[in-house]
Amino acid sequence: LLQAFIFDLDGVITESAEYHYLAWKALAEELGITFDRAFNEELKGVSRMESLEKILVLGGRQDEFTPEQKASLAAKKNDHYGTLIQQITPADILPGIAPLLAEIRSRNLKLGLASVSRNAFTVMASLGLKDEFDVIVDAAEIKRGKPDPEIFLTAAQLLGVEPSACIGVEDAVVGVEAIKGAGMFAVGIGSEETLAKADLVYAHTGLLSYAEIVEKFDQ
Ligand code: B16
Ligand code: MG
Repeated sequence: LLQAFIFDLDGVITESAEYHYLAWKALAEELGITFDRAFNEELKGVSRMESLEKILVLGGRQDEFTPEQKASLAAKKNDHYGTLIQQITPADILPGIAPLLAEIRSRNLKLGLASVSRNAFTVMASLGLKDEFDVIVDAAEIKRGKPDPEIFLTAAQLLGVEPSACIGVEDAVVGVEAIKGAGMFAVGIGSEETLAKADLVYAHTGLLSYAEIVEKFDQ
């Protein structure tokens, strides 16, 4: 029996995934590394330091920096990202999300957030959603990032529900893997090809249908 929905933040509730992309792209260009949106798919849901590492590997520059230099590169990206997210208001909640949250609430189901972003609380507060969720699990509470299921399992545990009674919603390949690894039903936001492991995929949040999701979950 369905008891909870657990959402990813960046790219699902709001378009902050775009801000991560812009901030990484600016840093990469300074380093003479170019990357496109296809490569950016590999950064979604991946922690800050791991994302930096992937970018440096892409440019063949992974051995050129000390850990301290890497930390300051990551801090530079985060400063830029911090400036970009200052623009976020409740108007930036993606289409289809507010009605879906309302449906979930009206059925007395629990709501959790599973984001590896250390900026998750700030973004949720700017969206006016911080108090809508029963639990927010971010990078500070977990040891292993996505695709490890830990973040989704921790959210379920804090909500007091079994993983099999949860539906996870994600836009990242590693995020869908984490949901499936946790033994939950996975709803993907993006391309069916990229998110092939999800149980149900919507091209964008505006297409999300509570009735359809629950029907598929019950099957
Ligand atoms: P920060 P999510 C993830 O958030 C993003 O998808 C990913 O692009 C980002 O690198 C990661 O958070 C860390 O974010 O640098 O703010 O700590 O998708 O799990 O909500
Ligand atoms: Mg995401």
